[in-house]
Amino acid sequence: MERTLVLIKPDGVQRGLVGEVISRLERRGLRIVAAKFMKVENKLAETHYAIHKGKPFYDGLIRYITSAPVLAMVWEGPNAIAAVRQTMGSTKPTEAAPGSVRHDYALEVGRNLTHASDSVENGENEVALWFKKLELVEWQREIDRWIFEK
Ligand code: DAT
Ligand code: MG
Repeated sequence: MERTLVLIKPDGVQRGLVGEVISRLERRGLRIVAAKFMKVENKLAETHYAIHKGKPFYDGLIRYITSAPVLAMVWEGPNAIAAVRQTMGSTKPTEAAPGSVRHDYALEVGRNLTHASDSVENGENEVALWFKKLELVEWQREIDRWIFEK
């Protein structure tokens, strides 16, 4: 089953959008695997965003993600990576599809509320970076067979 790391970034927490984002993922049919509310250390932020090091927005990005607590989560399901990226919307809120989180609640790329892994491989690496194995909960829902084909 595909897994994705989802972060509700500091702006999402501060604006009281934690429940809204979780609701949308639940309604979509995805299954939660792990969650923790945490302040992000600089080292974790730098590892998570290593690919963006050197870009003009990098320093601001690190300051933003470490500025206040985030809710870090793992969600799973068939096509979880694509589904969650779609639910969140494109990186730039003004390019995000109507109905997506970033379209409905954000205006600026530097305050775009959430993070979601962008490939299966990055999903696996990001889940391992943010969570210990023991924190990942394996479980079934009665309704799974009505949402997951296999
Ligand atoms: P995403 O968060 O959609 O995966 P990304 O991985 O390209 O987007 O970039 C990570 C974050 O960096 C993004 O959520 C916001 C910030 N960012 C990206 N491009 C930016 C830009 N051109 N200006 C300012 N911030 C940017
Ligand atoms: Mg990204």
